[in-house]
Amino acid sequence: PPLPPRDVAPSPAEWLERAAAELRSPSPAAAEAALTRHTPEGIPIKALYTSADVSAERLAAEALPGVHPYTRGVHATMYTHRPWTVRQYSGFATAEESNAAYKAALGAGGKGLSVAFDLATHRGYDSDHERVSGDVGMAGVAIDSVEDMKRLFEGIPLDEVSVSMTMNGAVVPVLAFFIVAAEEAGVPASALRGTIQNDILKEFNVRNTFIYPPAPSLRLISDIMAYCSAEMPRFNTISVSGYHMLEAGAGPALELGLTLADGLEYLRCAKRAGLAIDAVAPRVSFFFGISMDFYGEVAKLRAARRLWANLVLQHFPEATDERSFKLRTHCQTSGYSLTAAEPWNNVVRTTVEAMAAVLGGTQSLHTNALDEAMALPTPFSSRVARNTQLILAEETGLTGAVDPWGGSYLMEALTDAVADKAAAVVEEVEAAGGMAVAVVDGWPKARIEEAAARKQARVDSGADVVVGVNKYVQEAAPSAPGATAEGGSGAAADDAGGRVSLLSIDASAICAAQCERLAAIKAARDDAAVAAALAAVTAAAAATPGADTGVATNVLAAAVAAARVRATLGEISSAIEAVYGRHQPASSVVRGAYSSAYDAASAAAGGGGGSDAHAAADDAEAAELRRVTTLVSDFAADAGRRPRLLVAKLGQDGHDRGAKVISAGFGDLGYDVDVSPLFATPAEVARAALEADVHAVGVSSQAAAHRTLVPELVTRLRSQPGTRDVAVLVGGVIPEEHYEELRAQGVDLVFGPGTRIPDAAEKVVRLLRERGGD
Ligand code: 2CP
Repeated sequence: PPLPPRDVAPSPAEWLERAAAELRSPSPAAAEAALTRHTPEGIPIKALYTSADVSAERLAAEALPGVHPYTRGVHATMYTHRPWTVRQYSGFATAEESNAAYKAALGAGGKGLSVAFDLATHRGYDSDHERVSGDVGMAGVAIDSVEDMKRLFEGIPLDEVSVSMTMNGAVVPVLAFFIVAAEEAGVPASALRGTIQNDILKEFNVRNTFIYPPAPSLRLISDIMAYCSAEMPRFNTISVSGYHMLEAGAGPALELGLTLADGLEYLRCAKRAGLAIDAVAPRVSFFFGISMDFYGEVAKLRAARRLWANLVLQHFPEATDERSFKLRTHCQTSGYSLTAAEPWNNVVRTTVEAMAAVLGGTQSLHTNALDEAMALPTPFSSRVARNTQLILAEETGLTGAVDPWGGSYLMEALTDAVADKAAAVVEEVEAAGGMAVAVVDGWPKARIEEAAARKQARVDSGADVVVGVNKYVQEAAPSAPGATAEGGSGAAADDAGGRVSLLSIDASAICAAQCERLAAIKAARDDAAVAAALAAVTAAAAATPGADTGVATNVLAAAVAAARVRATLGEISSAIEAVYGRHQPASSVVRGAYSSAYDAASAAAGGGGGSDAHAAADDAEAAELRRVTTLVSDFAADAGRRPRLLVAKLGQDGHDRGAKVISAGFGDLGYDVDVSPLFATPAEVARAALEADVHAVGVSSQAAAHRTLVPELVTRLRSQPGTRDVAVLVGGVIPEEHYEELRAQGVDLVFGPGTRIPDAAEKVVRLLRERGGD
């Protein structure tokens, strides 16, 4: 039928009038306000976008993929020619186990490898070092020497399969071992394909697996860029990573802005060392996290490409190679968005996030496993995660068109909004002297921590919904779908409890085996050759850096020579540390962000014309907060001082979002909070508890070392006069099946993932009152 005749095209104002009528709003303006939500970063998301929201000029200028500024994709054909790389990050305890898992993954649809190292390796310690007893083989594979690296890739063609290695602190020995392992398998460095993360700047803002201070760490990066651009032209020398910032609490625009600012700093660092931008920039790659903010994440990847192309153009006018301007990226779905409650729901969350990454045009993708909020993935959960990508790539038709969101009014407007916000962050960092200066000042870190505290408050207050955690909470566990294990230690669904079986790792057995190997390597090598090679590493670290790739001045070249004679990871790291020292960060606590965000979230929910049920829930939350603060102040009145809590991280686990959020939240609820330095041993934490005269020690554990290090801490506290009665609390990534074991070992309270801060704060103060704290 013909369209009804109209004299003029409908206008957005007309729509708003209709919307106001549908909402029974007093005015179009009121309807517009009610229909516009704001992301936590303040980006407005309207209910309707039209052509009035987009710039026709920009749309025309950026109409094509494969053309500067690559907003619509770095290749003209994108996935229609070649889908993204299915690249699952994994590493299991020993090199042999990891090797078997890699081969299985490649046989089951994986297209590239991505190695997870254990924390001892990250921090430059051999497995027999006294500080790493709880960390060896726990969060990834333990690599002490080139022999371990050879076992890791045994039978895998390194000239065909691209290998990504997440390594930042001990980047020099790990890359040296990789080069020598390939060389001894007959693959020259020039044929190696892959990526090394090598992004040290973000380690100072989040994640914390640095070894040396910022300035010498950057020098190592320029040495790696010099070596790789000369010897390994197919290898990506850096993966500038926003992922960890998103995971630590940053919103997408802050993540993007800080990451691009890191990228600029690396290019400047290469230029200072005398390298040509076109020799380096084509092998700079990126890595972003993908959260549940679906539209925002697609927009972020589009904005990332536009911004990077234009930033390179602006800051490095000498660049002429097209590849220097292309932002190629890996993406990983968000671990933070996963819940321990009803883990099946995580498959859905991961699928939605993976779709955002794909629709945003990622080059490579990791999809998280459903059990990752509780433990490392099992063969079963890894298979589900990998299949999620394969289904998207091969069953859905998603790969059939380039940038399908291009031209959408919403997506184009949002791309502009995210780009503007992120560009403002880049400008702020640049105005402050660049990221090398900003990390020393510490303001990016503080901003991320504040965002994390605010996010926690929004979840605790119910303003941000997490199904199964703060809404639609399961009363009793339903029966689980019948899942079967793929391997011996695979996850099987427990039909009765609706739980998944988790991977269990025997830390002491792995550590003992790894130490035995290390001793055998040391016994068989030429000690004089090792000593000379290590002295050369130290000399190179002390030499003036430059574009030269000789062993006298290039630390990586010297480390390759040391790896050949079987110097270990710990030895090479120490040889560099002899010149640069080891970096120990200051600890700090954010004040006020949690309580103000909690109040704001409650007020917004209560004042937004919500239902009676909403208002009642809101009152209950406000009452709960009052109850906790009253309990805390009553305790203070009785004891003569506020309840004092030492928040501690043990071992080499630097993931401190949980510790920071707990510190901020408990502090805002009236506790007196101390934070122990990162990377502490149980003995050091026990000493700090004594010195600070605390009522409780709260250990935040994210990297699976709680079963080794927490019992040791309890023993030390109980045997030390002055700390015998100190309450011990443990929180973080703790599987429920470990709770009883921890309690039996003397832990007073265990808080799993999804714990609300007011709940935890109330339980702790009640426990301290029962104990009659003084
Ligand atoms: C691809 N190619 C194409 C097309 N698509 N050529 C023509 N037309 C197309 N449509 C070509 C590319 O140019 C490239 O060629 C080759 O195919 C491979 O594609 P790619 O896009 O380069 O894919 P890739 O080899 O998988 O590399 C992707 C990245 C790389 C992003 C550039 O840096 C990477 O794989 N990063 C992964 C990082 C990672 O795994 N991180 C793990 C973080 P050439 O080879 O000739 O160039 S673990 C996280 C944890 C949480 C942690 O950090 O703690």
